[in-house]
Amino acid sequence: MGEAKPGPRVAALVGPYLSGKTSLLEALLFAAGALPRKGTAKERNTVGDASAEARDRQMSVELSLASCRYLDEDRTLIDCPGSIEFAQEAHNALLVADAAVVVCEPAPEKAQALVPLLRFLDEHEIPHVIFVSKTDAHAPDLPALMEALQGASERPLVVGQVPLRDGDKLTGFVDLISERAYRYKPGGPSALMQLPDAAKDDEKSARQTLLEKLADFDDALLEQLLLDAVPEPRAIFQHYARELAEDRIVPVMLGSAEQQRGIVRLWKTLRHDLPGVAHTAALRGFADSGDAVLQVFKMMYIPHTGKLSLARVWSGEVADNFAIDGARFGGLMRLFGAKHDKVTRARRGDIVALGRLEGVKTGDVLTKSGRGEAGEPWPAPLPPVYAAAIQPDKREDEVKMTASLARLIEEDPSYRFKHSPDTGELQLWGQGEIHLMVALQRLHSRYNVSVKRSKPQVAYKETITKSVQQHARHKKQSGGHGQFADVHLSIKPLARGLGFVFTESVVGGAVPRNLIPSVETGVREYLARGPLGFPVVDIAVDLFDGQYHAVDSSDMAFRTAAQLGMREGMPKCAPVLLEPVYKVSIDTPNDYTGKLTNLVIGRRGQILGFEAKDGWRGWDTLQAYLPEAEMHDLIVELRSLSQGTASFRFAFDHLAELSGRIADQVITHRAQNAHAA
Ligand SMILES: Nc1nc2c(ncn2[C@@H]2O[C@H](COP(=O)(O)OP(=O)(O)O)[C@@H](O)[C@H]2O)c(=O)[nH]1
Ligand SMILES: [Mg+2]
Repeated sequence: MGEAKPGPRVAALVGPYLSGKTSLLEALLFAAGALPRKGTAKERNTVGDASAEARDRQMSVELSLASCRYLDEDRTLIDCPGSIEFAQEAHNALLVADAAVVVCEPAPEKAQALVPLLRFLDEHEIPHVIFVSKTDAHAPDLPALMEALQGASERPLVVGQVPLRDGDKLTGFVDLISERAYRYKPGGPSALMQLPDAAKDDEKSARQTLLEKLADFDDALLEQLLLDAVPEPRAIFQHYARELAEDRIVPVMLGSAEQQRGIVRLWKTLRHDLPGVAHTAALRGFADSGDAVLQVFKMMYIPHTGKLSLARVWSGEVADNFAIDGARFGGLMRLFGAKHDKVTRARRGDIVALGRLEGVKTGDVLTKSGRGEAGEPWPAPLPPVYAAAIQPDKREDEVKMTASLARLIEEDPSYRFKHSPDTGELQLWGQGEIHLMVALQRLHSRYNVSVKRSKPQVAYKETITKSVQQHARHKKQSGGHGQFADVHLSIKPLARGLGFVFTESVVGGAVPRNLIPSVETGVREYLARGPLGFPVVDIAVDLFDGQYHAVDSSDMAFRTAAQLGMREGMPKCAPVLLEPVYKVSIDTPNDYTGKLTNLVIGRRGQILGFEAKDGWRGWDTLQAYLPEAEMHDLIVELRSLSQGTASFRFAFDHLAELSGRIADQVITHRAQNAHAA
């Protein structure tokens, strides 16, 4: 942008799993001279997939940074995992990036999967280009691909290059702004060539389309086009860069990481057409005050090195003796895959790792006077959608497990660790099966904590459907002091959601005032486990009569009598099982709405309706009630029926009576477990 030096810049490589991001990072680094030779996914030696977890799965599971120089500019490229289960990593990286390169494959049917990512980019106004990789293996059908991609993008797409072909192979491309033609050369930069006559017509019409799209945003350009004047390439470049920086257009580029095609062109776009830190800092709400302002976007715990906080410098300069509110940290580092090199300072625009900085979380803004929040609010982490109940193999490891999980959550805030008060379980929540597996694997490999996992229990409750009056007496004569208490309880069902109500209507001091609270305590204690084995809700208990003994009655005796009354009375009240029902909203490309509706119905769901998802072209939101018992692996099924695209949100809605065979199974299972325990 402009003539002034833009300073260090950051680009994030994002896109679906296996689209070729990690390979593209290798290609870009190789072209920049930052790597002597390229690694490959197969050989497990890429810069991007340096972690053990990534190499094991041949899949990126966390973001990975490579700081380098391209020509005379400092750059940090961030390779983001593509799996939807690790989307938090991509989001964090994107929020500090100047631009994103959305990597996708040439097959048009894969375009729908880009929608959530493209919506995120637009929502945060992040300038981006789409890089269609692997064109060495599959020459794209450009019109079909563009139509599919445009279907996924709210912003108008523009093609900046037309491909040159020989039969069904791509041999090069024509750059539409400069009108220069290039021939691909195996494994290296493309060579300038004469524009072939056969390609001239295509080139003319594609160029006109590009100019018309740019003219949508600029009246002067529109006027020129109407007068058939030919704009200067320099002027076109300026329009192009401006619309791109404002996230008003999205260029689509073709290439191949493996064959090094389109890589120099992509570097040029990153260099000339995409904005730098001044633009991005202003967009994120940070003025250039001259004082150091950094924003933390990722935490890492690295063996032997300890905690690193990755931050972008939005303003000023940071030296390694920088102190935050008087507290020094453990040095500055620059990352390149698994390598980290000490540096003495970082400039505005740089990404640096700060050593051993306690008490910071993702999104925090650091200045010399302290840490806190500034700029645009950092979005809340992705809500988790999948859980496992976990328990350390060794009981004494529970504290260690909790502390280690806290670190994993610092690194990836889309995990959640919860204690379920209803079932007493410890639950680890995350974004899917692989996400949880990676956490458990790290617990083991880094912190030496092994855990058993199981399917989380459903928080069933029970209530009653009939009223009863119950008399109970607790009497014991053992040596000196005896125990005596006598209560008459009226037990009644309440409407759903009213919980528990205790009243007393004792007349004539049949039970002394000061002992009545013990009756309530006894009843409440009983409610923890009703006749079916579950916590009891939605009932009213009234103490309406009783007897006491001046010497032998006590709090303890009345508590016991109340429990006895409940234990004897409740089974006569026709108890029923209650199951938690959630309201779920499922977002899906509308191709799958029918299939997912059937899935929900098959899971005892009640469809409330569906509508077009606001601002998401071609997507629906399906609303339904779904029992908790059917939700455990809902996300797994949703993704498998929708090519990984659908997702859901949920909130507890109500408890519903459950009867019949399913209820019988739940009750039997509960009774068996109670015996085993
Ligand atoms: N033919 C071809 N294969 C590629 C290209 N880029 C990546 N691949 C292959 O696609 C697979 C996924 O690549 P990777 O870079 O790990 O994808 P990521 O999940 O997006 O990081 C690997 O098997 C790569 O070898 C390319 O430009 N051409
Ligand atoms: Mg990858």
